[in-house]
Amino acid sequence: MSNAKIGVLVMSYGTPESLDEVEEYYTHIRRGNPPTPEQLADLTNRYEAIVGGFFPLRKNTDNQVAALQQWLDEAAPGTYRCYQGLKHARPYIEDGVRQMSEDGVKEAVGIVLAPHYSFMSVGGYIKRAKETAEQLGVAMRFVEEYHLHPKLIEALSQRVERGLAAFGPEVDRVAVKVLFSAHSLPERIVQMKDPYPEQLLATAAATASAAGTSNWQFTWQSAGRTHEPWLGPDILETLQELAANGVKHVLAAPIGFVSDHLEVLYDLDIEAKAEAARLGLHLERIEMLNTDPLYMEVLGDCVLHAREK
Ligand code: FEC
Repeated sequence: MSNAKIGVLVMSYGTPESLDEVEEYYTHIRRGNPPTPEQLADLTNRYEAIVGGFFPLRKNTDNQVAALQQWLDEAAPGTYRCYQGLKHARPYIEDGVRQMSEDGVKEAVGIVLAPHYSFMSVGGYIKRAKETAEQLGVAMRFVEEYHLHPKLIEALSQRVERGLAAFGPEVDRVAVKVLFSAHSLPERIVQMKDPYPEQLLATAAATASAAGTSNWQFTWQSAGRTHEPWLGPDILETLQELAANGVKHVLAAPIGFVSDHLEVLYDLDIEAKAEAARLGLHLERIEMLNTDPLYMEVLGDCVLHAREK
């Protein structure tokens, strides 16, 4: 490849490629501690429940990276080359940086397929990329967050509007509670003054306002199965509280995620929907961003500006 190219390390969570890889993946998430047989069975069952043990995040990340490459090729022909770096699966973040270096890349931008910054999420991705880049002599800049990018808010608010319309003409839009959500994190991030909760609330408020609804609230989802306390309330508790308060229609808007994957297809579409049905609630979910051209524009624009900083 030409040495003139600027590398773009596109970082994402990562997923197993087959059911045989679930144990290795889970062990990586648990920082080298293998799961117990029960924990492994529980996670494997969740993957099997989402369209029969298929791993949608793998394909979705490939598609997002290809679409971003195309966007950058149109915006700045011949300038950028995208690489993947995954948090918990191959190619790992370090592999992506190494590949850039082997290809002769001297300058690169790192961006995460997650809009909100937390020391425990995006901060961790950046730390790993930075350490390897420094060892290999690749100069890297990073996009830390893009939770209020106008095109992100536009893409999300379009989805909320379509989601509200999906309840049909017989349901008054004003009566639908829009429930924004994101992956919970351990409560200790609050003492660390982590910007994650505040950024999520800002995205939720901006999206609701652009979609023209004031009937919304924020809740957490997918808390880890560890002994320490995690941020709550969890979506299952929130659904119970809403039902107790007479709410009948809920639109789930998982704004902390950007593609279809386990935490959406299982935690919301299977687990939260079952709880909603038990409570007599009508629960719908907004579509995920995946390769929405507006989302590609957010990523592309952030990459271009990271370079200009
Ligand atoms: O579809 C897939 O295969 C992967 C879906 C997936 C995404 C995702 C995103 C985030 N996570 C975040 C934080 C944590 C913390 C722990 C943790 C644990 C898991 C487990 C699975 C899992 N996460 Fe995840 N996460 C996804 C999947 N996550 C599976 C392990 C079993 C379980 O608890 O369900 C706890 C780690 C520990 O034990 O210490 C913390 C955050 C995000 C959103 C930002 C991002 O994408 O990076 C934050 C997608």
